[in-house]
Amino acid sequence: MSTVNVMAREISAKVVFYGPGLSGKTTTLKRIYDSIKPSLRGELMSLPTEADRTLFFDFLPVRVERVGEYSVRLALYTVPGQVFYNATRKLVLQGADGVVFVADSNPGAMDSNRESMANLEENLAEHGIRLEQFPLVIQYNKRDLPDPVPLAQMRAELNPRGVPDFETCATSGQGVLDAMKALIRLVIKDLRAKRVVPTPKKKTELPALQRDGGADLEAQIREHLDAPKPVTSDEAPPAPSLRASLGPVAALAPAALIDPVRAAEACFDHGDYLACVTACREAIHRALAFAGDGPPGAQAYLLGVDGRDVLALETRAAQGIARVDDAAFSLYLLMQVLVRLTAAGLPTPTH
Ligand SMILES: Nc1nc2c(ncn2[C@@H]2O[C@H](COP(=O)(O)OP(=O)(O)OP(=O)(O)O)[C@@H](O)[C@H]2O)c(=O)[nH]1
Ligand SMILES: [Mg+2]
Repeated sequence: MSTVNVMAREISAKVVFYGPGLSGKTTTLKRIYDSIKPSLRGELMSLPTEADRTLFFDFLPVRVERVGEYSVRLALYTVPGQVFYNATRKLVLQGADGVVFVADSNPGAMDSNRESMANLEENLAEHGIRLEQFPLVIQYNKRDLPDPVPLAQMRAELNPRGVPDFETCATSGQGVLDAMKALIRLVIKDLRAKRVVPTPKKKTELPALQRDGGADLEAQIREHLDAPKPVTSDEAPPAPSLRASLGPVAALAPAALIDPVRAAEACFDHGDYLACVTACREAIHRALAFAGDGPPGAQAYLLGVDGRDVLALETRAAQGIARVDDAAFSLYLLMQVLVRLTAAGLPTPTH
């Protein structure tokens, strides 16, 4: 869910990379990570299984420094594509402002591409959102394969609505930034249409967004991105390990919360999943308190966090037993709360 902090002139939006298993969603996020200046991105957080399949989600916070008078923060997520992880996909999709659908150009993958697009439509519908009206771009990925499905066929089957689409090769990075930039333009246009982002009255206010979020936005993003480095498969960075890549949750935390958030990360790191759930609960309670007095449900509401998720965390913590996915859910929720807290400009700096 997007939030706009008019005082801080900051827009936060959530983008989800969706698609069938093994289509290249995680690889796409890694290439985006490689292509963005370190000062404008957080750490890439990945929760893969031993076989490098996404277990829960991948997460990358990105800051597009200024769009007019606003700075834009993006929370980029991937979902696990494997069919049996639908509950996780629904959760990660919740509150998304736009989707990059990563389709697989392998001829054997067309059924899964269609099923995944239908699954996206169903999952959005559960949140009352119609896919035809939702900001969407499509990557036809793995175009480097020797015999990819012809582009016209992929378009006919997956893109009847004619949304912006791109031929990509996530392993080399070709086309992935173009797709992401196109989606950001659609998201900002959509937020303006819904009046989430205020329409400027004077030309001097929010100048880049005023011109349809188009060329100016792209120029601004381009300005803040390094030229994508082509990565050959043998120099591709190693997949982030479950253990080494968890520091970024703490990187999202304001100073007052770093210790409890670190504690949650450390518990995950040591495989103590119940302690991780408990530590996340503690950190979330402290984070929600910045939104004012009152019960956690009311505080969550004020921050725009889904109260049902906070309740689900309470239930998991009370069960006295937790698995890896309970801990991953808790870290996910903690990240949501921290992102919203930042977007709301909380806690207010003392000087
Ligand atoms: N040839 C080729 N291989 C690719 C491309 N993109 C990804 N791959 C490979 O496809 C495999 C799966 O990539 P992932 O990025 O892990 O796929 P995913 O969509 O995140 O998969 P799940 O997490 O299981 O949903 C890996 O071996 C990648 O190296 C591409 O553009 N071309
Ligand atoms: Mg993945």
